[in-house]
Amino acid sequence: MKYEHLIFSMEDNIALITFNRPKKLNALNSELLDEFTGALDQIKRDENIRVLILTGAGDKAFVAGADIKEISACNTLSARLFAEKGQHVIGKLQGLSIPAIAAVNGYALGGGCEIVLACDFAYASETAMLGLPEITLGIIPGFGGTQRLARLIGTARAKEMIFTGNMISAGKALEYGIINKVLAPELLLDEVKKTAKIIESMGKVSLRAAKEVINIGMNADLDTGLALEAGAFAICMAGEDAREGTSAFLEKRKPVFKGGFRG
Ligand code: DAK
Repeated sequence: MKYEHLIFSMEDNIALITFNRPKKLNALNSELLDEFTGALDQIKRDENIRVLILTGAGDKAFVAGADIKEISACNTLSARLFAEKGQHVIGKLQGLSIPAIAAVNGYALGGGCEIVLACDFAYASETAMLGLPEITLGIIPGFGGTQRLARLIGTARAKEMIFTGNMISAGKALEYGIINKVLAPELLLDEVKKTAKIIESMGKVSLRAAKEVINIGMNADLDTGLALEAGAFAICMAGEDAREGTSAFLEKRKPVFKGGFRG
């Protein structure tokens, strides 16, 4: 697939998607959402890709939200199509079996903030501002923001952000637990890549198992989550990576994970 509104690149087994409409602060229009869907499908099909990083082009924005010009021109039908497209792509992002990390290099607003929330975790630059300003446009977050933000930071903080539409700084987002680290802008992507490289070196089976168990378990009761964990642990033990990891420890060497199953 050819991409116009995003840049898709690969480094080792790490995929990097850069939202690329810097003049519009990388706002999400329909074409960009289509391309994002295509890129996520491409990632899903490629077993060699171990980690996904998302970032924005330019130095001002990660993604400043859905394209307000496009939203304002929507009739009932096109609004529905736009909403379906957005929900579909966010569902695909959240459903990826590999880890997805957001490198939040500036404004992450509305749909942009919701992309961050659908990633597994995020680092941000000191200049980043995050928020769900939809209320100021007479709408509400529609890509899962009301649900994911409230689950992540608690209802009172989420309601304050969503009811006022106010943006918060990277420092505040760190305090709230929306992002894991704040970095100088020039260090952000390298630091995310460093973390991605560590993750990339881990066992494919155990990584997928850990992500799946955490994601499903967070929407289930503790007993169900623990049962899932036990089952996934057993599946990991049936894989070659478990033998390699434990042997490497005992032999005092670095493990080399290949991700196969024992015959
Ligand atoms: N859409 C379209 N264009 C945008 C944009 C956006 N979200 N954000 C910025 N731009 C454009 C500006 O119009 C401007 O274009 P030109 O005038 O140069 O042609 C250019 O990017 C540079 O922006 P500014 O000149 O405004 O730059 P400043 O530094 O002065 O301000 C800002 C930066 C981020 C504070 C400001 O641009 C801003 O407030 N932007 C809008 C942020 C926002 O409200 N975002 C939320 C969008 S609503 C749904 C699902 C999801 C959604 C809705 C429904 N369903 C499932 C139903 C999602 C909704 C949203 O995300």
